[in-house]
Amino acid sequence: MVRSKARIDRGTPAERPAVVERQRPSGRRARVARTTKETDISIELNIDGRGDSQIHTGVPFLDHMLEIFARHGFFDLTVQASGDLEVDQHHTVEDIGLALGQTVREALAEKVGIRRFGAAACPLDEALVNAVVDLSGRPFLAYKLRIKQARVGDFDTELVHDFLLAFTNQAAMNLHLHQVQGRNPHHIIEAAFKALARALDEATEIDPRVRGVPSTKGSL
Ligand SMILES: [Mn+2]
Repeated sequence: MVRSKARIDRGTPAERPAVVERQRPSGRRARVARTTKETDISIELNIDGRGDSQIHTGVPFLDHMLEIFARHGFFDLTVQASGDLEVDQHHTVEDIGLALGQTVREALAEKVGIRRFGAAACPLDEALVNAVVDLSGRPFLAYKLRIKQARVGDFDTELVHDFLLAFTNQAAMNLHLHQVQGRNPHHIIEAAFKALARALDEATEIDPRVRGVPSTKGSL
């Protein structure tokens, strides 16, 4: 009988390290529902997830970006939205940014034990974007994507800025997003969401060396 390579590499069950129990088995979670005359949005987020998502916003390109955000940040994310898309995509995209920022803030609660800072650089073919995150409690967005095209399909590329402004304001986080290079708007935006996801994953991670809240002020 031929033994599989995987079997040999992983060793016998007795040799494998024990599965370490997660510090928070249920994860840091939040649920936000937001209804206005323009949009109806419900979001569920588990910061300590596995990257699973169910996204239905009515804006296919945003669905694509939020699936990427969940997958590369290892967040479990459910987004259900219906908005006045007959007007345009602006209300829907911005309000999802607001609600997602609220869920991040609520899920992190007092931010005990988190790393607080995170940074990531992600390429997609010719595009390269850096994201630096500080979960400081002080909203700030440095938006340095230079997208020359007004649209990706039927998606207005300027809405990326509006989405991230709403998101960072409500999450009370500092985000510096810099395009190093790029030509294709789909690539630039996708690299930006991947970098944001990875940076936020790092910043939200529990570091056992952190005692209490990682701030000399005592709160974030
Ligand atoms: Mn894509």
